[in-house]
Amino acid sequence: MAEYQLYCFAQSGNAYRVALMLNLIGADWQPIFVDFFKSGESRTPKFRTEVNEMGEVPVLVHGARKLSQSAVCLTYLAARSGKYEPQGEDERLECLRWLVFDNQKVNGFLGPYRFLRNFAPARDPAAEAFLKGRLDNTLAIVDKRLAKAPYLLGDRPTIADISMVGYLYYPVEEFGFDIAGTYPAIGAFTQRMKALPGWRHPYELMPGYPLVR
Ligand SMILES: N[C@@H](CCC(=O)N[C@@H](CS)C(=O)NCC(=O)O)C(=O)O
Repeated sequence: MAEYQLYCFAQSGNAYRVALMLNLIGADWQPIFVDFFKSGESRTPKFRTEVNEMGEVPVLVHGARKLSQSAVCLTYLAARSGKYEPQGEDERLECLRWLVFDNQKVNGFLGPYRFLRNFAPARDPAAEAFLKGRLDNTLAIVDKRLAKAPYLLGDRPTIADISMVGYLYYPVEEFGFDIAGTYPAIGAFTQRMKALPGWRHPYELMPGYPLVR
């Protein structure tokens, strides 16, 4: 068995953050497929009892530890590997600030927006319009930040950047608008992140693509 196991599925940008981190640090890891779409596995009492009471992926297993929330998993892996880790109190706090902002307002909106457009039983124009409005606001904030420096915290990539790319490599058609084209600094940033040794696309890194229902 590999050193780390990751409960995940290919369409989850939240899980991708952790899968990507594991690959970037060269960890010995294996995915455990969660059938989110067909059987609703993460909503079952079994999953919530045995894997994650919050009913979410990703879940990172390391020995007796089971961690959820991608920001927690990233923090754990950075501390253990010494890679992509913020240095010193100021940088750690700044990193946490971007992790929270990303989880709540960047990928926190991109995920549901893409879900409604591609995977929900029916389209919901009002909900989509609301989320798109929020995204126009937050993506512009991220773009402005990344126009100032190559990475969110400055000259070197950290877990804040790995979190931020959660949904950014999924196909343009899944969003209906071109994030990299609309926000040039985000576009350049995704290319820089893609050049890191160990980078792989979410559909290559995690099981469940293409989606069969
Ligand atoms: N903030 C969490 C978000 C996790 C999350 O929402 N995961 C989705 C899959 S992309 C999920 O499992 N959702 C199940 C649900 O909300 O019922 C993280 O970063 O890990």
